Amino acid sequence: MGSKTVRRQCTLCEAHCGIIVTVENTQVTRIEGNPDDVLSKGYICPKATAMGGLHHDPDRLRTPMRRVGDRFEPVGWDEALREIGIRLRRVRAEHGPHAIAMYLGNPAAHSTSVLYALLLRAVLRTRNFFSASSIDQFPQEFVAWRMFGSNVLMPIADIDRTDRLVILGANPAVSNGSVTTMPGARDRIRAIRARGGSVVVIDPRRTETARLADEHVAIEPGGDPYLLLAMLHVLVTEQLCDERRIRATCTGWDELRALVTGFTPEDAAPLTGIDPDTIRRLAREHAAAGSAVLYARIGVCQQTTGTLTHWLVNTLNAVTGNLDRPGGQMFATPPIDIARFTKYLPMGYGSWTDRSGAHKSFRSELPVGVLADEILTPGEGQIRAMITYAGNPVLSTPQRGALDKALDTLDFSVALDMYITETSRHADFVLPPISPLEREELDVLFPVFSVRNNIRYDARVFDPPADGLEDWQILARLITEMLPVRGLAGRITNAVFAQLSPLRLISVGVLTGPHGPLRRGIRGVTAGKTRRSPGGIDLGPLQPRLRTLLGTEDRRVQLAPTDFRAAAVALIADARGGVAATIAPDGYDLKLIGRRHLRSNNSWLHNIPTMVKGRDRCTALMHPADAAARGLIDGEPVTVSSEVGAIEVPLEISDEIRPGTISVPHGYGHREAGVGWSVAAELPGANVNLLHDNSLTDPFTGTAAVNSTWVSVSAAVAAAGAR
Ligand SMILES: Nc1nc2c(c(=O)[nH]1)N[C@H]1C(S)=C(S)[C@@H](COP(=O)(O)OP(=O)(O)OC[C@H]3O[C@@H](n4cnc5c(=O)[nH]c(N)nc54)[C@H](O)[C@@H]3O)O[C@H]1N2
Ligand SMILES: Nc1nc2c(c(=O)[nH]1)N[C@H]1C(S)=C(S)[C@@H](COP(=O)(O)OP(=O)(O)OC[C@H]3O[C@@H](n4cnc5c(=O)[nH]c(N)nc54)[C@H](O)[C@@H]3O)O[C@H]1N2
Ligand code: SF4
Ligand SMILES: [Mo]
Repeated sequence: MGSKTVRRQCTLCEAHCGIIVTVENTQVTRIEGNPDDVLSKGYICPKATAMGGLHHDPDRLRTPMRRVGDRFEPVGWDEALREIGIRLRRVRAEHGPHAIAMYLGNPAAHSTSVLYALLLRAVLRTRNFFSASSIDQFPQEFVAWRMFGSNVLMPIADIDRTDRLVILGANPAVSNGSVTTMPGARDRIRAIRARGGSVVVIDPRRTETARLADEHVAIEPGGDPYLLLAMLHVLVTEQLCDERRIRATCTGWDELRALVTGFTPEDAAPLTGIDPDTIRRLAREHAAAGSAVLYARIGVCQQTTGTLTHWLVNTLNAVTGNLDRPGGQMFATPPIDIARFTKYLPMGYGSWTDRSGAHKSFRSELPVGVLADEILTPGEGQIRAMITYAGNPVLSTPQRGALDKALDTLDFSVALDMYITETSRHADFVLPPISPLEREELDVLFPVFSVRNNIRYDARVFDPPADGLEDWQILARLITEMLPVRGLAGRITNAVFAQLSPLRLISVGVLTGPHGPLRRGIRGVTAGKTRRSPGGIDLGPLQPRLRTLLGTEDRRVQLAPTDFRAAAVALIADARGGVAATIAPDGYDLKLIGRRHLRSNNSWLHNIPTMVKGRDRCTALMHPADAAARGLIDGEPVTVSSEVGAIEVPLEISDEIRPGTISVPHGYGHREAGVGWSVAAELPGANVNLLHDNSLTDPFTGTAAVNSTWVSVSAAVAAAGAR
């Protein structure tokens, strides 16, 4: 068979690093960074080799599986899809369209198959659509929509050109950047300092990123909005704002000033754990830098103040003149200008609510925190069937473990997944797509959020098996089943879909896009040219262009939307009244936050032996003073309890975490479920989401506020011997 090398990308996270895959006799023998990749320039993280591990994993499903009792057995595609169609149509006929729910997980965004998932959702016409976005970037999308007029206009931190990078609630040295795609983040951050700039990390933990920075500010979890309000106070009262630019481009300047004049660094200090002098200095340095960007990500999304904080982040960048200019917050010119279209799409905000009435729809979906309740609560509109696509919500969403039980009560469910997971094990059918190395893609989503404009093609390393289907092909078949086309009409519909691969659709989009030949003539970029460029095509640095993209009514940046201001006023009043997210309730004295590891990716790389070797990573990280106060010993099991649940994990004592805070990573707890991935099922660790429920959310978007939960920690007495 011989050997070959194929250049493509690793599609495990947003960075989509260029890789060179060496194959010998059908075995992946090596995965290395592609130095010619226009964005990642040869960088890869340790997870890249998991692309090979995944492909060869004996536990990865190669055929559809049908549940028989509590076992699964293989079934043919046609038979599976026919039966799924019958069962789903029955649910819809008996209980209406909302009785079928759909959940989209994170890897869905890493494949252009997602286009077909959105089409399926349109065909289902269900209100019960959920995704990982509501435990992730929803606050950022919401703020983008309100400030700039499109949810896609989430600004990118132009870190390759900035003079000052301030990071709030993100750890790009591990994550490689999210909603600012920056493969090789470590080197990019080091480069800022090498060219004379400065880097500050504001995080309750001295993270891998903080170790690269000039300064680490150990904020109290949840202290961020207070910090930002106080920084804005300094900027406004010391007249450090770029007034000319603000007046030319923004609405709400007077209202913003009125909001922050009364809230001082002295007010913020006890709520943030940061002294007033540091707050003043952070504000002054942001204004003084040639260019500066405050970059915030998931650590502050997963807070009850997620939307407020991201609003204040964008506002602080805007008033210091750092919005839409090199080195500040910018917007890409991607191969398909998605933001140009999305500003015309209705966001469906509040078009409906969950049945409790507590959560509004946003982007035409409901927050995943209510999913279990919507399945379990009887009555009109109850969910009876589920389609999960590339997600593992039983582990990844906070519902007190209720979802695990709820899924068993469904009339019918189907999962598109390549593994039997904590979630898919509840399904009647599990439909596996081919392996990522068997796919061919042209990603047009992450260039919308990349630090440099680019387009890259993903080549197949292996030919897909004859009976293998891609996700989009499975989704297309499901769509046909849900359309009123049976028999010949159904076969014709399937034949039409078969010709409409996402790659074809995207190729047309690229032709007509801002870099395509229709605009750029002969030098324009096409899918074909991209395919022939094994490191992708560099489309230049980010350009100032917000003016052309704004979708707000007055075509200006909204600095101070009324409801955001009202929420800030209430937050300040609460803090003055002694009610703040940073003040512990009775019985709980530690704030729980999350953590990501370089070799782990949410819940699903734990079946690849090279990713889980070494020491136990699902630990509770605690400051030595907190451990001493509780008489706890490093490495010993501890019970972490919240108001809604308790888990047991080993203690890891380190002064890298702020006193009063503990950190436990998510995505573990496979052993509790006894699932179909044999390596993961042996892995120690617990599901941290058992400690959270849907009572703590960002009120604007319903995003799960998993970094707002208070816990207590004690030695695990009874179970200590059992481990
Ligand atoms: N406590 C806490 N919880 C969190 C977070 C946190 O920080 N703290 N982070 C949240 C975040 S940011 C996210 S994005 C979510 C992730 O939450 P989810 O998206 O629900 O879960 P994942 O763990 O990413 O699981 C992805 C599943 O998709 C399958 N899969 C992988 N690739 C493919 C593919 O190409 N096709 C198909 N059909 N299936 C595929 C995998 O086998 C796996 O079962 O977790 C969230 N949960
Ligand atoms: N290796 C690896 N890379 C990944 C992933 C992975 O699981 N593993 N997941 C991918 C996904 S789905 C996503 S969404 C991205 C996320 O990318 P990042 O946003 O970079 O994610 P985290 O590493 O979770 O960083 C969040 C940081 O917020 C801090 N934090 C927690 N609470 C607060 C707070 O109240 N205030 C402040 N200021 N900071 C706080 C935490 O200590 C943590 O350092 O990463 C992606 N990349
Ligand atoms: S950072 Fe790692 S996991 Fe993410 S795309 Fe690059 S190599 Fe893959
Ligand atoms: Mo995520």
